[in-house]
Amino acid sequence: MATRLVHLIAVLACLGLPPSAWAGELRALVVDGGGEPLSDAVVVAYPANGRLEAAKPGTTVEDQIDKEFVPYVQAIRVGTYVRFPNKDNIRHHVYSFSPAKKFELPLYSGTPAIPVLFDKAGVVKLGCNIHDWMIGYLYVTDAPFFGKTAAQGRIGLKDLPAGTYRIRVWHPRLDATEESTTQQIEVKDNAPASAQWMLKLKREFRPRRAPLPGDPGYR
Ligand SMILES: [Cu+2]
Repeated sequence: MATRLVHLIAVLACLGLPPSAWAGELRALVVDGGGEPLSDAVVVAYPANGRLEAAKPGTTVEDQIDKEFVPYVQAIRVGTYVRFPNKDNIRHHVYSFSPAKKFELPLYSGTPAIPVLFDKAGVVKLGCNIHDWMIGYLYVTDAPFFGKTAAQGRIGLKDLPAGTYRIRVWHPRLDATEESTTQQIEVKDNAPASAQWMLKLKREFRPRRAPLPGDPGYR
């Protein structure tokens, strides 16, 4: 009995290895139709065998700074709680009508006491009732590995267990289905895999900011 227990503990210890025990890496580059590096593209990686690693979602923050959502795009895991602190000295009224999460934080300053739970995968478009140009995106994913590209259009997904992955990309202006961007990539230990995407984008439509700084009508 005692021996079995020891075995069980040993097996559990193996399953519980921290992600840093894996050496696989994916290096991705995302560019637009003209070949220019594209930031704010979300890259998600699913093991092709369908098994998802159990990652514990936590709490994160989507700021409002100088009447903008910061960051513009944020990728989070399903089950994450998000706080929406208002760092401006005026009030915001944050909302979303997206099917993945409909919510509203009526006019407030400071940080609302209760964070918002994002419990369904999908894209959540954020807006502010007062400032029409304030637009942000929470990309809620059930993928075990994900991130978004930086200014140079690059992202590295680290600590991937070796294996085959189905990897796809999303961007607020993507002019195609997300599914159509899927690439199957082999990730090996100790040798980074690389992948590239060229995304066709829709024209950007973002309402303009209030024309005059300090215009009381927009505050
Ligand atoms: Cu606002």
